[in-house]
Amino acid sequence: MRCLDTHPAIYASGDDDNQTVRERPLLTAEANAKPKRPPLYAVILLNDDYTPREFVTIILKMHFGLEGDAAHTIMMHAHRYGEARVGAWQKDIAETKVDNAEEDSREAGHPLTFKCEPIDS
Ligand code: TYC
Repeated sequence: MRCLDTHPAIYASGDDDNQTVRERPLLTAEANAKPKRPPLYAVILLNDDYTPREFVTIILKMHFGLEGDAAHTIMMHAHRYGEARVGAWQKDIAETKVDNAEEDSREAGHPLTFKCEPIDS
């Protein structure tokens, strides 16, 4: 990759004949712009009447990196209030985690379900 300060496209010559030393940076708005972070998506755990609590807690630990009491607390929040936010990741990462967690749940015979939604920022 070429560095900005050595790329010929970002310099204009000191006068019109194009033969003189290049000295004046000519940065475009694009080159000046701060690199944007990719948008984040929240993973939301949905309650159901069938999946055992302990199984939900294990899935949260295995697939979403939750440790200690966090998985149990989030599971209980979904159990009581219908849903709970698990965490936030880039879109493809969030979707892969949800796919893997739901696949494990189906294989175990449970209907555990998540949804992903963009985070406003
Ligand atoms: N409500 C389930 C039960 O009583 C447990 C549960 C909690 C299921 C959270 C899903 O997201 C969930 N067995």
